[in-house]
Amino acid sequence: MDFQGTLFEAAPATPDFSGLIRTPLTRGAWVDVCPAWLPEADDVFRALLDDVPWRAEQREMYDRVVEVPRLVHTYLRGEALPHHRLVEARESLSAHYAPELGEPFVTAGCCYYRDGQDSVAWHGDTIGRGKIHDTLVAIVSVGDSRRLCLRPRGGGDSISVELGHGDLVVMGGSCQRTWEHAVPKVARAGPRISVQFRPLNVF
Ligand SMILES: O=C(O)CCC(=O)C(=O)O
Repeated sequence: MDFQGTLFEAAPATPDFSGLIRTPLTRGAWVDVCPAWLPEADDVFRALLDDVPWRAEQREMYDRVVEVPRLVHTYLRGEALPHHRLVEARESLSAHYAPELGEPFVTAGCCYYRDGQDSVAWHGDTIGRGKIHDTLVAIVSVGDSRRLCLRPRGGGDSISVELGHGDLVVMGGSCQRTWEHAVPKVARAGPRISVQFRPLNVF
């Protein structure tokens, strides 16, 4: 495992939204980015790595069953998260976005990208309510930097956000329906874990 933690953590003592920048996208979608948002990101990364019951997923591709190139686990509503800073993160996000979201974030999907060959293909989180309603998905990223790419469904210019250790990105408005996102493979990368907070019945 070649991830090196930060020697001096730049993040504040509690999650702080003052550095947040919102970028409006087309068709009522938007994306918020807040660098170095998560306190104790090194500790959170290690807890996630060690304590999450990671599992590999498989999917059918043409006539074969292939491994999905990342490990996953989802904490459902009411299940204990592996670090108190993640509980604090979920609560801060619920409070900050309450005026727009109108409900709390309750689930935490975790994805572990072991190296640059792990990735996720273009998709929107459209299982459940995200298919027809506006919603928010908040992602906290720890470990090595990876690019989260976004492109409009049906074609158009893509944008990308470089997600570093402790950074927050929130996709909102119609983003899950009208845009797609992906984490592409890269030639070299160390381990990265993303935690996606979602409201109930958004997958
Ligand atoms: O790893 C990420 O930041 C994105 C994860 C994602 O898009 C998903 O699991 O739906």
